[in-house]
Formats: sequence, C-alpha cells, structure tokens
Amino acid sequence: MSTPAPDVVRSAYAQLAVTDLAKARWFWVDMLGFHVQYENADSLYLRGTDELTHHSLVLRKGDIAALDHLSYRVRTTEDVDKAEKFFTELGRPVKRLKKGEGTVGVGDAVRVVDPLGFPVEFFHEIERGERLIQRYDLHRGAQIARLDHFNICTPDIPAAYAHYRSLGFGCSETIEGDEHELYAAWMYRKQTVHDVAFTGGAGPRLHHLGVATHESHQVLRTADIFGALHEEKHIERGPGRHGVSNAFYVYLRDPDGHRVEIYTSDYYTGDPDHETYRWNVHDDRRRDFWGNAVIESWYKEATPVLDLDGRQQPVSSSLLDESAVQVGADGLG
Ligand code: 4SX
Ligand code: FE2
Ligand code: CA
Repeated sequence: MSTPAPDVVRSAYAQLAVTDLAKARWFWVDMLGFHVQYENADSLYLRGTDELTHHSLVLRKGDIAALDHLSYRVRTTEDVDKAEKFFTELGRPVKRLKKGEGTVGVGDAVRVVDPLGFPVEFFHEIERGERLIQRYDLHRGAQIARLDHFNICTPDIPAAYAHYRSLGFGCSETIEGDEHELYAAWMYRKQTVHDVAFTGGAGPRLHHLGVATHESHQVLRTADIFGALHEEKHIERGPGRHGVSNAFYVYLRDPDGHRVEIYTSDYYTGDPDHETYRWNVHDDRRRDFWGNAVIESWYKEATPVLDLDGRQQPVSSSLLDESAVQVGADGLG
C-alpha cells in the first residue's frame, strides 16, 4: 500500500541563492517588475501583481549561484503531514520546519530531497499580500503577474514523469521519439499547461523559472527595455511562440546566470478527461512554432541545486540528448 500523496495546489515559490543581491534586485525588481514584499540584510521576498500570497520568489545572498529550494502549496495543513509521510516512506531526506524556522511568511512546512535529487518544500499556510492587480501606477518593467512554473533538468525523464504522476500531476504535453521515448514532459496541478516541466540533461539542476505576464506585448516590451539599456546580453532565446503550450515567450539570464522565462497565453487544462498532446521530437515547430532553432546554451546550461544542508548536489549526465536530434532528414526541418 502506498501512502496517499499530498494534495498539491500549485507551484508556489522558488528560493534562489544569488551572489550579489544589489545586481539581482536590479534584474528582478527594476527590470522584471517584481514587487518587494519584505527584505532584510541578506534576502528579498518578491511577488507579482496578481499574487495574493507573501512571495513567489525569494532571493538570498549565497556564496554560489544555486537553487535553494522549489516550493509547492498544498491544500490543507493535513497535506503537509501527508507530504512528510510520503517522502519518508520513499526513504528520502525529510526536514520539518515549524512556522518561524523556515522562510519568512510561510507557516509549517516540510522540505525534502525528492527522488530526482531536488530540494522541494511543501507548505499550506502563508501570509497574504495586498492586491496589486489594479495598482497600474506600480507596474514596472516586464509587469510580471505571477509565477507560472518550474522547469528542471533531469537525466531520466520517464523517472521524473513517474514521480510527478505519483504526486497526482496531470500531463498536458510531451516530446517523444519515434518509439515514444520520452524527451520532455509538461505536468500540472493548477489548471494551466504546467506547474513543472522536465528538460533532458545533466541533473538535478534548475533549468528555469517561468513567470507569467497578461499579454504578449509585455514580452516584447521586456526585450525592448533590455535592448534600450544595452543590456541585451541578458536575452538568451526568443521572443517567440512555443509549439508546446502555445505560449509567447522570451528567456532571460539574470546577473548570476539563473534563467527566467517571461511566458504568456497558454491554455486551460482543468477538465477531468484532458488529454496529453504529444509532439514528435523531429517536429521543428515543437519548441518554437515558427521553426527558429533553439540555441545550444538553452539545452546545456542550468543552475546547480543545494541539498537540505545548503551543500551543492552532484549531477548525473543524461540518457537522451534532444539537442543532438537531427531535425528533418531532408535538411528542411
Ligand atoms: O521549448 S518548448 O516550446 O518546448 C517550451 C518551453 C514550452 C513551454 C515552456 O514553458 C517552455 O519553457
Ligand atoms: Fe517554461
Ligand atoms: Ca528548421
């Protein structure tokens, strides 16, 4: 008998270690438009305009740039206990944090190193924040509305898929080979394309945080602002239209190299019989609907992750390499 999974509501926040808090503040607050909800000497607690909870991103000063943890909100306080039992039975490292012992604003929480090697937190209770959606006078830069998803690099995509299925996640889309080998998958609890997706590659590493704007013009505006300030080196891929998810996107790198995707206009997945949409790895439209090539750094570079004691986790290399797949034997894609 397996232990019941906690009822996960959504991807809720990420905590990143950054090496220079002032530079990180310029990028995330001044350029992307995240709002500072709380700050102390070594951390910033940030949220988007639509978010009614205390934060969706914590930046804390660290010796190395790394992912400190990903965090999911669960439906009730009992689900925090369920998360503790679930990961204990899997034999994974588990740490219980009472209110005040963990992240500012967050109540009772459980942190684990999941079977994929990622530091992941589950919590229910979190402080509220003021409604800013119509404080247009405060909207700046990319005008970020909310955190949308986590994208993680992992060497074994089927194992990642199986783990998140066991946590009750649905699968909206996949990229598959001709024999249905799984190259990538997009999985959700909230009623969008994803809360988490997997990029094949050395892992555990964080590939990117996806943050949502309301409209595609905000994605273009973001790229324009970086260009105008001669900070175009922060733009890594796009703007473009994804095949997977149909979202409009641009990927940026922060001053430490952490990748963030400005993402908008995906679709509803909440019906109980929502079916997985499967892309063939040879379809040149899968990652950019207009067929623009994905650059090598996007496949290969990612953020290291820490364990529960703040030590950098070792990585294993991957089984399948999507970036090595030759698109279109006719050379036309
Ligand atoms: O590159 S993909 O079109 O597969 C893609 C990447 C789709 C949705 C995402 O959020 C993403 O990061
Ligand atoms: Fe993404
Ligand atoms: Ca092509």
